[in-house]
Amino acid sequence: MKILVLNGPNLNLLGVREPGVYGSVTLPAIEKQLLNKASEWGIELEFFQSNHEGALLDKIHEAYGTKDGILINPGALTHYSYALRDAISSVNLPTVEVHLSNIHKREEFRHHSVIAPVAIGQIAGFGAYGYEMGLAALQRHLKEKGE
Ligand code: CA2
Repeated sequence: MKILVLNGPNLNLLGVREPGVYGSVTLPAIEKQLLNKASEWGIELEFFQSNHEGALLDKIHEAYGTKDGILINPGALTHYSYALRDAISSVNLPTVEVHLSNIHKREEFRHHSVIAPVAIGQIAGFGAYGYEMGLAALQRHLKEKGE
């Protein structure tokens, strides 16, 4: 089972700036933790973070035919990127949307996700653990589908 783990704009700053909102854990630390779980579960991961919408779209396109699913924290693109939504929809790979914070109890503009309708589900508010939850959910979904 091969999963693409994507992180969108500004997530490279995790643990480096404003630890008050997103905590002190860095993105490499989250990825390392997830890699440990994935090897325990026999899952192969590829990580990619970008601050550029187009780079994320290219990575999603590449996943077509090479990956079994996508785990994505789209950052602020969550709230307005129809291009990202269309890319996910076009590759037709099961996708789980993850957010560190509970976007539903934050500013109004964060309550809406344009990605949610093309994802199998959304996890928000559990910090770095959300990535592990998302990977577990994706694995179960793929196994149930017999992939
Ligand atoms: O809660 C999440 O995971 C978010 O996807 C994080 C995004 C935000 O725009 C979404 O509404 C919710 C922002 C990531 C920015 O991360 C920073 C980390 C350190 C310093 C500044 C920003």
